Amino acid sequence: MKIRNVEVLVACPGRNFVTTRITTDDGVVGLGDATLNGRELAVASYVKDHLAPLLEGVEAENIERIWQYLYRGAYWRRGPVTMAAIASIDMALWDIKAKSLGVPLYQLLGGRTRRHLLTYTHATGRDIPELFDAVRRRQEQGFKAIRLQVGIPGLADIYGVGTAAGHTAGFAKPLVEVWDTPAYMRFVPSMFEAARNEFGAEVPMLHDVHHRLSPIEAARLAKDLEPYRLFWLEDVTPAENQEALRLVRSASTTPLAIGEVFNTLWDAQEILQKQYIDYLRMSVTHGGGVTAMRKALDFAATFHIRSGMHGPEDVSPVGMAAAIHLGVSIHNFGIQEYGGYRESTMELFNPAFELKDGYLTPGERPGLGVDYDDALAERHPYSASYLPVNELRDGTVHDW
Ligand code: CS2
Ligand code: MG
Repeated sequence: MKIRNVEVLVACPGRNFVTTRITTDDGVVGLGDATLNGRELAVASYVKDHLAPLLEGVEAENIERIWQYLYRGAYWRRGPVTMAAIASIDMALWDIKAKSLGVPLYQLLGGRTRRHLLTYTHATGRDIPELFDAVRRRQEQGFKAIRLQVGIPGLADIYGVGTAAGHTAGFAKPLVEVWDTPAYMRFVPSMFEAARNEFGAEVPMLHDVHHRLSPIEAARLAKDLEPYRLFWLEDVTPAENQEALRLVRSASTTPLAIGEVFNTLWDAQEILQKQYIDYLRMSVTHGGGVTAMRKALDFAATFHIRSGMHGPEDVSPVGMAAAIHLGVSIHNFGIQEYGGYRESTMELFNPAFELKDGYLTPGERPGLGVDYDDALAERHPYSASYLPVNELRDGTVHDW
């Protein structure tokens, strides 16, 4: 079965998505997610201009070899653009292989290890009452595990709360948000104290710091949050310098989750080997595909680290489906993020996966179980959109 055609499809059903579609000479079609929020066209060009010409006529069955060819053959390795492009080819080839055998992808990954996947979603509020209303709405929708993000008194919009909360399309230039670390660090523990008093000790609660603290600030926050027994504290400090996590680890037993901006196992290797984290956040889309993610998750399992694959709205339903098939088959599954999608997105991709009572299941359709409706995509053209930029009160650019 040879690769006959590699297409790159860019559409904006509420937000931008980039999808790679591979068609073989006997007409089997595979899809892969190549969405990189705010840099979509860079990945689209990488696939269209630099990968597609190399793949036409290549045996579609040889997934591992194609991955190694695209990774090592480029000479310039790693990074979100390269790895999202390779990931999309890899996902599409796994989709094709499973479809050609008439089985859902998880059957090629070792079959089911569990019935369904514990899933968490986002609850946000500009203040605590609004946040608690959002938590209650999520609980009514059946979610067991919930991520809590709250506005900080004295600050306008911040990550996860306010205008850019959904990272929706249409910001022709990055929004500037103003950040104040001391105000944040004073307020968040009080929010979780109120949340535990309101919702009890059992609810798995998560929080995303979103890279905004220094290592010592992160150590302080992790320590201050210990009494509230979070399911995890995410991206406490930028993880380019992974040794920084030693400081956080030695200060607290609050479980840590990091990795959504990592693109290869090598990015995560130190943080995993030293057991500085408890959940690996890499996604199939930004982590090099099913082939690469399986290896990364197996490596993580050696150090008792579980999966917490990234799954916001800007991982498309194709990338989400791949995460669900992987999640249902690996032993060291932890939790799956599900930011949720707009109706227009679900219409376009028509995924087979199901969310029921706070758990995800992959569905039984052959392959990834996702479609792509070209006619609908036509109606939602790409719309340039950028993630916000954070500034301190004095104008210093800060991590967002
Ligand atoms: C966030 C993401 O879901 C999360 O954990 O970190 O929403 C992140 O802000 C976006 O993926 C950025 O595009
Ligand atoms: Mg995050």
